Parts: sequence; C-alpha cells; structure tokens
Amino acid sequence: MARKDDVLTMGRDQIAALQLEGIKKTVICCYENVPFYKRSFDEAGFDPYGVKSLDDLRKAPFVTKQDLRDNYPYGMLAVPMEDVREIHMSSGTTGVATVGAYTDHDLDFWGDCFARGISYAGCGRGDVCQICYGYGLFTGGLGAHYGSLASGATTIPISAGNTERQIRVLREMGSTILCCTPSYAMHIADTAIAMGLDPVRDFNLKVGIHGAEAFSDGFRAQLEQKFGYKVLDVYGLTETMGPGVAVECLEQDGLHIAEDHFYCEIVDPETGEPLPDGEWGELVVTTLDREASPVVRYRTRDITRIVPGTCACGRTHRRIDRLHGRTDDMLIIRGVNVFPSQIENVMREFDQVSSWYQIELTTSNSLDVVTLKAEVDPRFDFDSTGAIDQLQKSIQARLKTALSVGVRVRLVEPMSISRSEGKAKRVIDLRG
Ligand code: DLL
Repeated sequence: MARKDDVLTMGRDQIAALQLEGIKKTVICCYENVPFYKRSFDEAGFDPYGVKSLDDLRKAPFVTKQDLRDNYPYGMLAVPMEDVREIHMSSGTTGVATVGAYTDHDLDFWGDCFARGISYAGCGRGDVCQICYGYGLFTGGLGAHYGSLASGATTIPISAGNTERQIRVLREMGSTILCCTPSYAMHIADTAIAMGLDPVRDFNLKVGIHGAEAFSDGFRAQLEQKFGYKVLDVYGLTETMGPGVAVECLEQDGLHIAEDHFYCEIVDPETGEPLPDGEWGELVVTTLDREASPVVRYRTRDITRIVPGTCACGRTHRRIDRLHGRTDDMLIIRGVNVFPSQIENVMREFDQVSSWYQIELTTSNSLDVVTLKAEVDPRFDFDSTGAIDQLQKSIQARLKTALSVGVRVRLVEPMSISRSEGKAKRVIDLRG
C-alpha cells in the first residue's frame, strides 16, 4: 500500500487506475447489496460487471437526494447493520433527512481526508485545533474532530456557540487552527473586536479551515486580515461523507479532491451531459471505497468546475473551484440567473459595507422583487443620511451593470442582521 503522502503526488495514470478499481468494486457492491441500485441499474440497462474504463461509468444512472430520502432510514446500506459504527444525517429542513452511515474503515478515511487540510496548512502535531463546527448529526463537528485526531494535533471539541467562551478558549489555550463555518469565524472575530481585543495580537491562529457554505474571496480576505491567518476552504456533504471530500492547499487555487476516495464529474445541470474541465456545472460524486453508504453518480446540486492545469503545490489530485452556490440557491430574477455569491462579490467592492447581508425575495404586482439588505461597516457614519442614500444608489447601479438585473439595496445598521453559529441564512424567501 502506498504511503499516505505518496497518494497525494501519484502520477495521473496511477490515480486513474486506482479510481477504475474503486468504481468497479463500488458499482458491483451497490448492485449486489442495495436493492435500489439493482433496480435502477437494471432499468437503465447499466451492467455493473461490464465497466472497463472510467468513461463507462457515464452509462450508470444518477442518484439524487430524493432517492436517498425515499430509502430512509436504512434502505441504502451496503453492509450489515453490525458493521455500522456511526450515523450522521443531513438537517432535513426541507423534509425527510438523508442518512450517512460509516464502518470503521469509512471513519478512518474520513479522518484522513480532513487531516489533509491540516497538513496542507503545514500544521499537525504540536498544533491546537479548536473545533466550533456543531457536533451531532451534522458532519462538521465530528468530521473535523476525526481529522484533527488523525493529524496529530491537540483537539478542542468545543462545538458551535457561546461565542465569548470560544474567544476565551482561543486566547487561553493558544489555539492555532480554527474549524467552523466562515460566517461563524467572522462573528467570532467581530465579537472579539467589539470586546476590545485584537484577534491578530491576542490569538495565536495560523489557519482557519472553513466550509459548509459558500463565501466570496472578499469575505475570505476580510477574515484573513482580521485574524492574521490563512483561510483554507473545505468542501463536503453528508451524502458522500462530510467535510474533506475536497480541501484547499496554501496556493488557494481550488480545492484538491481526495481522488483516492472520490471520483468527480461535472455535468450540465439541465441535460446531465458531462462537461469538459474548466466549464462550470453540477458536481457529481461517486465514492470509491465507502463501505456503509456508497454512492454511484450522486448529483450534489453544487455548482463548480474542475480547475484546469496542475497545482503549483505539486500535489496531483485534481481541484474543484470554490463553489458558486447550489442549483437550488440560484435566483431567477426577471429571467436572469443570479447566485447570491455574485451579489456578495459586488457588495465586497464597497468598503463602507460589512460582510453581513441577506437577500429578501418578495413580490410586487406579481413580479419578483429582490432586496439586498446589507449592514454598513461600523466605521461608517450611519446617521449621515445623504451619504447612505448615495451609497445605496451606487451599489444598486454597480449590481445592475455587473449582473444585468435590478436589485434594491437597503443599508442597515451594524448588528441588525441575525448571526449564525452554523450555516448563515443568506436568502429569505417571503414570496407567498
Ligand atoms: O456542510 C459538510 C461540511 C461540514 C463541509 C463542514 C465543510 C465543512 P451538509 O450539511 O450535508 O454537509 O451540507 C452539504 O453544504 O452540498 C454544499 O451545498 C454546502 N457546502 C459544503 N461545503 C461547502 C463549501 C456539510 N466549502 C452542502 N463551499 C453542500 C460552499 C459548501 N458550499
């Protein structure tokens, strides 16, 4: 077996061979052990024993979140229950939850995948990793936890919430790695500043491993400036494992997919047809050695692309770009497709506006109206009304040029938008 470090710099031919091997095993395992896959492969005329190349996987049908929901709770298990060590679930805010189950082997490689982010940052033994992703059924807390243990760092499993205590622990324990959502990291930084602290001077952070929600480059730059650390983006989802499916290295030029465990395709979200490297589309994931909850061609609904070319860090695993958002987040405003992250990117051009915003969708005369509610930066004089009006108009005009759509802009006072300890709620749909 290859050493863990060698896996990350394998030649592309070796990676392709390893992936083909994993795909063959996974499709056969699913066919033989999961009635759903037997049915869906047979219906699509896909022969799991006939896979000879990576391209042959394209003949397999997709699996969707709805399929997983329909088979709740244990219908998608590929191993006997006695081999399942742990279970996680997606939040299920829109209905039935989806279940992710893990054998010992699955937990082991999950830790290894998240630990890659820690080692990409040059951290490990001797570092102190404060984990303020929520622990529980959400995969953030325990995924980061297993990663921290695997990396050799000292783990502080503080979970999300109680921000003042987070700040005390950051200071007193000298944490060097911060794991939480980017919006919670920003809230921690802002709270520390409001308490009269200087996060660069008073904390000892080297890196933040932040994910679970989309955040713009501008948001990242602000975080890095406030904490004086590096921010690495980490991606994952309950249905395929949890955090660690892909993680950025210090080049910050895309997230290296853990290609020894996951095979990724980008497809056109409308037609399902594969797209070439460099083109944006929907990410589709096949697990290569997941035992308890393998997935074949899972449609993530996440929009990204394969970053063309090789990474300057020398690691050979392909990279996905930072996510634009999900197909279900996409707003269609008067026929134009807009992602909240595009609105955020425009907002970032204005220093007088802070990182906190919400997009409200309402209707007027049966037309959709989009309002960007954004907090002014605390350093900006909110009471000088003329200036606010002017700023609102400038942002509105800039949005119109950048996105070709009309967005109403309403600037609000600092701290008037509610903060989240997990994923921030950016879009509020008030349409009837
Ligand atoms: O959010 C797993 C996770 C935990 C990832 C901690 C990173 C850090 P779910 O709750 O199942 O799992 O939500 C998965 O979150 O399909 C994306 O839409 C979104 N997401 C996850 N990571 C990122 C990211 C966890 N880095 C869904 N950037 C995914 C943008 C992300 N969106």
